[in-house]
Amino acid sequence: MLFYSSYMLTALAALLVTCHALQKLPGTPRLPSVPGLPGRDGLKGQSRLPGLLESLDAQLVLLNLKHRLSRLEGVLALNGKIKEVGEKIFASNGKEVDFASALESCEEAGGTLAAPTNEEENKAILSIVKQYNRYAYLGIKEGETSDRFEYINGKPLNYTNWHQYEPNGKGTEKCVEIYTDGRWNDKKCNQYRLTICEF
Ligand code: MMA
Ligand code: CA
Repeated sequence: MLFYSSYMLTALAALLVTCHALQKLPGTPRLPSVPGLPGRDGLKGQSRLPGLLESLDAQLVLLNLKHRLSRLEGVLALNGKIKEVGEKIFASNGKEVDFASALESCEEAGGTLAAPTNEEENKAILSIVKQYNRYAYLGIKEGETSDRFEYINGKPLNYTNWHQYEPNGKGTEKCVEIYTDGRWNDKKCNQYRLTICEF
């Protein structure tokens, strides 16, 4: 999240201020119009903004969007609404529901159920579990026939954090919950557990 150097931010600010002053457009900055050339939106049947300017314009728009997104992520992280680890964002709606409903909520929101693929991700999920002091279902299930636990996309687990003597359900506990100490337990899928999604 803390991706931009102060130099980049200064350069960005200078560009934004310039564009803003030139165009008096709030929000997404635009390149000033070039005399004798159509604007970025172009005019049907006429020549378009030359490629170099067009690409600079696109880069500026992208930089501005990234900056705005990074600020929003800062706000959400500050308020404890999201945990970011690498490319993943973890978040909870605070609701306790069965496995199928939890997965459904996550997918409806454009994500999936949180499934840790390493210790760092497990810790991020654990911090949400501790925040609500509730066990949560993970995006991990025992295969229909394989009797092996796997990610819900069917891929094999590359990291586990089973509690001592778990998994012990021998096919009767097809879902996985994470305890408030971060360890995992295979568990029936019809319990009410905290929903934690990853995006
Ligand atoms: C419960 C249930 C199991 C778990 C054991 C651990 C009694 O069953 O949560 O999934 O393995 O507790 O003692
Ligand atoms: Ca168990």
